[in-house]
Amino acid sequence: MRRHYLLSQVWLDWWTIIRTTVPRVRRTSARALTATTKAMLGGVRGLFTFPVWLAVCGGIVLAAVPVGALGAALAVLYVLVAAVGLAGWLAGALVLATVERVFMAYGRILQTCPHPFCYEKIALPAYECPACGARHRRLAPNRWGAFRHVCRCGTRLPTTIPLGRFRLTAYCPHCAGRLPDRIGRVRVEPLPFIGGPAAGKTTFMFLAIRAVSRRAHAANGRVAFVEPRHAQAYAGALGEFRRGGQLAKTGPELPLATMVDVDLPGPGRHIHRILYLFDPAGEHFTGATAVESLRYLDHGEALLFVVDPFALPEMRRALSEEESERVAKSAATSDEDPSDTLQRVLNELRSRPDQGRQKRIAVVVTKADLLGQTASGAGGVPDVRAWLGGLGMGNTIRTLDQVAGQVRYFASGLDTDPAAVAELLGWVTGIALNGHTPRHAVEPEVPAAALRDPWTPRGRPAELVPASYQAGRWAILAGLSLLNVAVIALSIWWILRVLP
Ligand SMILES: Nc1nc2c(ncn2[C@@H]2O[C@H](COP(=O)(O)OP(=O)(O)OP(=O)(O)O)[C@@H](O)[C@H]2O)c(=O)[nH]1
Ligand SMILES: [Mg+2]
Ligand SMILES: [Zn+2]
Ligand SMILES: [Zn+2]
Repeated sequence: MRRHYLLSQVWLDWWTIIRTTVPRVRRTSARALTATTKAMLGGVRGLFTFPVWLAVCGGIVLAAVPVGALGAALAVLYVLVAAVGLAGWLAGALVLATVERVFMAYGRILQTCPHPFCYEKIALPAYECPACGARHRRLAPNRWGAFRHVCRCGTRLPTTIPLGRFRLTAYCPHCAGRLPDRIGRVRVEPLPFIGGPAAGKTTFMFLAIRAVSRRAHAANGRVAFVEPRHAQAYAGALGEFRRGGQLAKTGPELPLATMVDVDLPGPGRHIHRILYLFDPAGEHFTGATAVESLRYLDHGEALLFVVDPFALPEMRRALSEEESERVAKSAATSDEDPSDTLQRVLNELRSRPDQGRQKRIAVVVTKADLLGQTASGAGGVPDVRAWLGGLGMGNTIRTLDQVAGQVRYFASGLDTDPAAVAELLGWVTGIALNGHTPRHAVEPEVPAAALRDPWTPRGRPAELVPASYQAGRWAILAGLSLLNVAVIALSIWWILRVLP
């Protein structure tokens, strides 16, 4: 990496100038002196020419004084020009850094890591040079450059998001994991799914992505997965839904967030978000210690609780034998009471420094289609909150009210209106997704794709000095020449004025 020209190279240049000119001047004068001496003092002639030689030597010494003064003056001017340039550059860098700050603050840009065992909040990602693959950990306006940094391979890289930094591939500075393409440009919205085993988290997640993609399709927007494997999992899940099958249980490892890049041209505001959907296996919530490793719960302002109605003890008691059998055949159910699962997570959250405060919590009661086929759920559940209260979740509901600014309750089944699902997901992730959402449209494909063009590497070959250095040298030369001309003109003007 190359530092900014005015910060170090300019002084190296200066040193080079002095190092080459001073010995040369000395060599030339020494040679001239010996030649004169030899010519004048050689042989008998020397006796006569000695006074002349003395005069020549005296002249040289006398002349050295103004030449030295001129050299000193040039040095001062060099420093002056460099200092003025430096001040201008510093102001530019400061303005640029401020512009980026404001941009990030205005868009409430949040950057977090989706990778297991990390999940850290990120101040500045590490960016990869598209030409040589070197990673740059400080690509921002700083001493390495205000607008562009120059990679050691010669490629120029943009230092801020508005200048195009988001076009470079970004990596987490903590775990080196790859980050989504538009990170830093678009706000990351982490949405943890919380619920016991077989509660219906994964099913609801794919139903929600399907609803959002239909909504985006209807609004001429775009939805894309960041990871190809998530696009595959989604396509597989849709196929399973169509066949009327059941999704596989989620694996026991810590989850990589399912990253969904949403881009919707709205009538008012253009919506873009990168959703991080964290869907771990329910077992992570059934043991008290396991919740601790889900560090992504530390940042973000929304949660999604998934409640399996058939795991509620009161509900189980109310089911007839025939109903229980039918439900067991259609969907797996866990033994743990959802109130216990939720309370455990809420207790863990409330022990944190910020008391686990959330802006929005969505409570989703799943398997609503199966619920509708039972005596106690026939005709649907118009008021989910009251219904859960009646089934012994009153305490949990009150705790939720304390933890979150807003809480919404929702009943979801395989046949729930996608418009309602999209609206709920939009609400909980802080984007407006309400509006026309077709029910029976041809399923829009959700590919794994980047929603931005990559950075085209441009710059000089590595053997050459960076263009900015070249420009800096020319600028210094121009500045010096200008000052020189000015000084000479001033002196002439002064002499003319002083002379009678
Ligand atoms: N009929 C119906 N079945 C559902 C619904 N949601 C989930 N299921 C079924 O419930 C079972 C568990 O669903 P999952 O989505 O795998 O649950 P999960 O919470 O991801 O489970 P883990 O990965 O083990 O934590 C599966 O058999 C699903 O088919 C629903 O809305 N309707
Ligand atoms: Mg799952
Ligand atoms: Zn490079
Ligand atoms: Zn990381």
